[in-house]
Amino acid sequence: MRFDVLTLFPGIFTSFLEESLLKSAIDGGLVQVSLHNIRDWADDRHGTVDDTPYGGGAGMVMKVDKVVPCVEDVQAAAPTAGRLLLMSPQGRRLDQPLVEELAREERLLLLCGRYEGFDERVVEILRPQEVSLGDFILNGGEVAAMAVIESVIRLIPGVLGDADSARYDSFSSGNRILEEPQYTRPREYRGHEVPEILLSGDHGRVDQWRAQQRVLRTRERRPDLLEKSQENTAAPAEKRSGAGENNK
Ligand code: 6GU
Repeated sequence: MRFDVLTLFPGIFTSFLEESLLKSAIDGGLVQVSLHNIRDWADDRHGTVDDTPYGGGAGMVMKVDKVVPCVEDVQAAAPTAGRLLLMSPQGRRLDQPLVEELAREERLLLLCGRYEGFDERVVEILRPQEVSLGDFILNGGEVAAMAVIESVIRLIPGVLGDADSARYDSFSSGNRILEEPQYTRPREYRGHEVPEILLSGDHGRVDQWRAQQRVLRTRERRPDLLEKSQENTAAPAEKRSGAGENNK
């Protein structure tokens, strides 16, 4: 799968691309990431790609006549134009179903804004899908683009080891539930003990306990997820509280 990142700050991505999982995926030929500096499409010696907004107001706006040719040139540089995402707090919130959809693409272009955003005609002309991380404001789209890359490549076959792939099952689109708590040595630390059942060696009871913990945690911290999974997957007659009750 190929990613093209269009940004004013390609340097933000260099260590991200050189570490751990993403590096192995790139070295193994499963993933390709190309960085493009939008400033390279400026045509004055200052590298101007933004300007003051019509109508006045604070901040700067990314120029349509620089951004559109940049995207078009990058699209034309590979056989498939790819799906264009514009990272913006106005976009659809990134969630696992969207990640799964994006992972089916051959090529993604991630357009990162800075300043106050893009001239609206960038959206009118290029019709990108706008994607947000949530209801808070970042200085730019770069961190959001990294979130897209990292969440998507985990779904590409061969990128994760088998053990990690299996873990993903607990948060895939049909099955959104939080993870159970995990412990490792020592058995006791500052008076805090590992739950006895995990030391019992009884795998059946351990599995039951873990399943129960997942439901309890989800009910406590993210009841919205249980409601959604009931809507999506439960038999119509099943009650909401029924989800974890066979785990006592
Ligand atoms: Cl994609 N961009 C910016 N600038 N802020 C955000 C965001 C994106 N997602 C959440 N906040």
